[in-house]
Amino acid sequence: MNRSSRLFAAARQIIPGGVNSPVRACMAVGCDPIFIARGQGSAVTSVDGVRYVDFLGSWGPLLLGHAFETVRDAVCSAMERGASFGAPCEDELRLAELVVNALPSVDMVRMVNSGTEATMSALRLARGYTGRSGFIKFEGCYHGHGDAFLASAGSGVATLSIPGTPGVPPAVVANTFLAPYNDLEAVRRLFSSHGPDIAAVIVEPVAGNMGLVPPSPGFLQGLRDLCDAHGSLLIFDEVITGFRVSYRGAQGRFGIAPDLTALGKIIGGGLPVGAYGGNRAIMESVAPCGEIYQAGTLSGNPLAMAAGIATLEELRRRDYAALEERVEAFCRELEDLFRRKGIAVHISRLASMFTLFFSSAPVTDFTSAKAADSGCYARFFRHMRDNGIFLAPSAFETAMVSFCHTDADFNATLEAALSFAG
Ligand code: KE4
Repeated sequence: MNRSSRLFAAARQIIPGGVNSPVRACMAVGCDPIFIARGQGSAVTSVDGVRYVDFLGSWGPLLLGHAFETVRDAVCSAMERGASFGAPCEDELRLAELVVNALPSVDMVRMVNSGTEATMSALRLARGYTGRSGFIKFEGCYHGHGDAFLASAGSGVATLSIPGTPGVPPAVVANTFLAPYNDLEAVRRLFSSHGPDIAAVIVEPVAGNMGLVPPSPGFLQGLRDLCDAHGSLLIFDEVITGFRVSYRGAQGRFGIAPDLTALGKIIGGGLPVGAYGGNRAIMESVAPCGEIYQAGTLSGNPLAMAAGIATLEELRRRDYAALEERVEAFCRELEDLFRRKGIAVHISRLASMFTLFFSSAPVTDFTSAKAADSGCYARFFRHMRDNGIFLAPSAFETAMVSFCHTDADFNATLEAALSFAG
């Protein structure tokens, strides 16, 4: 038994499933998780000294790669000044300025500690601001583990096929209305039947939790128009897409201005951060200037702020288009490789993200994502990991490429995929 297996056996005794987040347990891909000792650039090394090209990237935060020098140095020097004060510090203002200056629709922003907190708070704000209770989410989209969102969610809920929402009273999800992703007609029907009570529509502007599913042309604009017509707020959950699909997020890439935006992952550079923001009139309803309450002991934590500032200041200088071209070329080669072997795959990709679906049909929503061969994906995951390539341990997640990934990383991945394809 190697060290990783010994650690996993011990962890399972005192941590549920041996992990601090379900999808990390690798149950959906039929193997045990590997314990990681360190990350550097585009690679991670296990506690047994095995190196992997890392396409998980901590589920999205590490667009600059692991242990990026300026991020590491910023956190270390912040630590020398103290980890937390419970009082305002200058770096909270500096990170807020970077976010507000980057995202077209955000006049004001509040820091929290996770993407879950960000979406929960944005929904509470939308409900408090509109005085309405209902909201629309999309099947297969995941907005964190807030009670109201755990209806037909993606990511770990889809991965583990958790039926319904155990532990959440039916009344809590009674106001959660569901529509298939990319289905504007279904949204129109929900507005026709519940319009006066719909506070918000929350959407991943590029879905990343049923695998990667981009918005169909007109989908996001259609949501914007429907929200305007019914006095509801449009919430973009940009926890993944924020600073990932462009430095201005999905809202900047697609030119659609949501009323509220939820953020996480990249803005913390690998440390626990989330944020929600939007136009001034709405955000000034948040306590203490408004009445809608939200709080957090470690919100705006100096270490996390330092990591986020260093990350965004570096990303501001990076060439997103060049990275996107490299990822597109890699995905084309990967797709061609399987097609030459007669294996049906559909690689959904956008910016520096991709998902390989074992499916002959395009994937446009949760139903078509679930129709892909997740058993084959599990076999693919295990084969790739045995060959030094670490993908997302679920068919309902998205691979994340960093600015550190090299051509050698891509070539090693193609070689491992070729040996899988036979
Ligand atoms: P966190 O609470 O995990 O920081 O963020 C929740 C969240 C909100 N919105 C979107 C679009 C998200 O993707 C997430 C979290 N992402 C998953 C993976 N896709 C986190 C992985 C995990 O649960 O361990």
